[in-house]
Amino acid sequence: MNPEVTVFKTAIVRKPGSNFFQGLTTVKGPPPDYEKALGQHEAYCAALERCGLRLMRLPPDLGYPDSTFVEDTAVLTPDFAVLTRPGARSRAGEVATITEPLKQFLNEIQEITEPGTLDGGDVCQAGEHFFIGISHRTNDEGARQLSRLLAERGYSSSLIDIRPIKGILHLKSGMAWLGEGRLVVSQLLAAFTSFRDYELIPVSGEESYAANCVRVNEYVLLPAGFPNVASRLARMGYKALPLEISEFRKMDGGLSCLSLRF
Ligand code: CIR
Repeated sequence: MNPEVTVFKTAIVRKPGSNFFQGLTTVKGPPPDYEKALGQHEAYCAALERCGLRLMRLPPDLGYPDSTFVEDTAVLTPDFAVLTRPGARSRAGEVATITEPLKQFLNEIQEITEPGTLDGGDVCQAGEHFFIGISHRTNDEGARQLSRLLAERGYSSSLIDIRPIKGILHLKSGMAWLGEGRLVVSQLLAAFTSFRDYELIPVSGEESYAANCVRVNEYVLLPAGFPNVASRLARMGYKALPLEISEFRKMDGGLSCLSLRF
């Protein structure tokens, strides 16, 4: 495999709780079906295992309906973790519940501190560089704190203000790193100058949700139902693994946010 592509060995996931439907969402329409969500979550876990990852499966946490979206609680590199400070008040307590599991794997654990806020979904690692979204969850201070912590450890970063862009909760709701200098980017984000040195795989407005795909070792996990993106990735030689994720989409979630990979 190309050395520029991060090799993942482990992922932390958390099964959705039965009150999952009480989490935050901007989506109108019927609430998620819990049994269906459990099935989709299980298939997601199986896909990660197929990619070669060992899973740490955390039990549902009914105290936090959004806690299945573990990605928002930490930013991980092979050497250190940064605990986030989620921008949504109802999610603040999720970070404490992920700290012990992370300590089992990583020696150095840093944290975002008040008045900074940062959601992991706003952070996209692209090799030695990190894109950090400033969103309605991640504020300028949180983004700058992360940028400083990364710089002290040899990583560069660029800040991207996505607040004016409608329909994108987090930066990674609209982009993903594929490795090999390539980014999958929703058309909604493609004009940002921070991406100019990368090969962009554009995703149309209608298929924008599929921009939240995840390169995991030999595979690219992507949401099912987006044939143009799937065939484009296949033509480029990627092994695309489409996954049904409809119930998580109803809660504004995507594929990346269901795991912490390292
Ligand atoms: C929230 O609004 O916080 C959750 N319902 C969805 C979080 C999705 N996380 C992500 O995209 N990284």
